Amino acid sequence: MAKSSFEYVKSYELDDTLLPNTWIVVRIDGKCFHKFAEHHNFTKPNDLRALNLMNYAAYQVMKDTHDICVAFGQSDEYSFIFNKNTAFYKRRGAKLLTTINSKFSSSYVFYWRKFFGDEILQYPPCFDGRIVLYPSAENVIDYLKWRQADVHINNLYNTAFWALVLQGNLSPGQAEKRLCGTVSADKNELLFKEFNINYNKEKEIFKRGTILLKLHVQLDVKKKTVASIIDIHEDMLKEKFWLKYENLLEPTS
Ligand code: DGT
Ligand code: MG
Ligand code: MG
Ligand code: MG
Ligand code: MG
Repeated sequence: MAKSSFEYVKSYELDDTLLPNTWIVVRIDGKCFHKFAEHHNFTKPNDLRALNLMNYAAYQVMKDTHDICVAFGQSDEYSFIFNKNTAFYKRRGAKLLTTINSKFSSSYVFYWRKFFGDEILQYPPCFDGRIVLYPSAENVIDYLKWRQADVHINNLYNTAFWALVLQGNLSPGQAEKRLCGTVSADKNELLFKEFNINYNKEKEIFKRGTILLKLHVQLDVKKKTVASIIDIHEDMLKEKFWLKYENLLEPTS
């Protein structure tokens, strides 16, 4: 078939193929979720409905995308890690990022009622997204440790902050002042002594976020393996975790 004289415009499209042989990390994050949380009456400091909805939307993404080996979520963000050798969308960055973000965002809206019931979704939420490439497994592990360390730091602060405001009747400004310059041990002690809260006994999902991973289970009858996605809240900062899940970043066929 003869080419139209317009077809040259296609040559303006830029090649955005991602570097081969590197781990692709896609991270999405809710836009202005400090406001979105207010508008939808999220409980402070953690709303279990919101976290479960994030996890379910991420599960929809992972279920559809064979090459994601692990995902990690906390607050209004989720990171998806692809196998090093993935050829998903021929490693085209824009295709990959927009598809993941779009599937996540539409799932967040589609399953809203499943988690929020009568709490009406007031407006369409929006997520930003980025791609980061890592050349070594060590870098990917450090990336995941970095995101999980962030959960702990924020959650301890937020738990202390909201205890001071909601139970201690301090103003937000006073609570901020009270926590200024304190280290983790101080916040733990404050929670225990003043509010009888043992931080260690807080829910794991609040303290550590959620790791979604694919387990390959062998069906004994046919010797066939099936992948099932599980959610765990274990401590990735401990080496024990990486020994237990030693094949986590290995490509699966
Ligand atoms: P951004 O990402 O630059 O558009 O701005 P934000 O506002 O989304 O900020 P970000 O992503 O750094 O922080 C997430 C915000 O989401 C945080 O300010 C509080 C809110 N948020 C997330 N999860 C919860 C929750 O479970 N409960 C409450 N009350 N707020 C939450
Ligand atoms: Mg942000
Ligand atoms: Mg955000
Ligand atoms: Mg965030
Ligand atoms: Mg098309």
